[in-house]
Amino acid sequence: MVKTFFNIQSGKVSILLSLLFFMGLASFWADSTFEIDNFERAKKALRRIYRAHPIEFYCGCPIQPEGNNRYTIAIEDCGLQARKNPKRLIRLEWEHIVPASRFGQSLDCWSNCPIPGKKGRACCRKVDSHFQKMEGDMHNLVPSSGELNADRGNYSFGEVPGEPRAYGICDFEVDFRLNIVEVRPEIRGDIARAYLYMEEKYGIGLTTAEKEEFKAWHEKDPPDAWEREKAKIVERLQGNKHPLIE
Ligand SMILES: [Ca+2]
Ligand SMILES: [Ca+2]
Repeated sequence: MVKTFFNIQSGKVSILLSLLFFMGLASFWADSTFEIDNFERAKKALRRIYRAHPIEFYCGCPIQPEGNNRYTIAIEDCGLQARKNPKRLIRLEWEHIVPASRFGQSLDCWSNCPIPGKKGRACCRKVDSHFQKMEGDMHNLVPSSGELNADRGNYSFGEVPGEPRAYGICDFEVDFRLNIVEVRPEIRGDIARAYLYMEEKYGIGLTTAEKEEFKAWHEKDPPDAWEREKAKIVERLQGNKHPLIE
């Protein structure tokens, strides 16, 4: 009887000790720099970060939390309309400003996958930790409407002739023949800084013309309050500073 009583008590004590241990561990993770080194972890962190600034990147539409850490884009508040995919238009996705193909296609895993049947991004994501780190780099990630993300694909940013408006009043122009996307002037600096950052950090191989154009965009559209705030949060979580954002 005494022995049983003692066992129950010691069981409780060990449960209590385990609880305290895990609580300590949880608060340690919450307080310290937790390395975010892949796209899945980055997306989780970004969903939290953007609670403080619930704005879609390309068109400036409000984004609304909807259940389980998902967001929907409030298109009626900003005059955004679908070009052809209304479902994906309102879905929030995490857009790589410098697309994965740009920093991944020179890697061995992109064209020569050790896993049969896989190639490109799907392969590199599985087998290459350097690719995972680049793909999850939050200095290069912004919240985007799914349809805009899809239409942008891996096109370069530049000037599209004329002023086509295929997405309601949003100033987002895609030339599917020349593979170019033109965006509103207010985010050109943000885009330029992501490219210049990825060049400095990972050597993605910008051309001289790209460097010149991005430096001009960087100067014309300097970091605003939110860009500075986000860079600070990312620096804390990811452990590295964005050199162009003070
Ligand atoms: Ca234009
Ligand atoms: Ca800007």
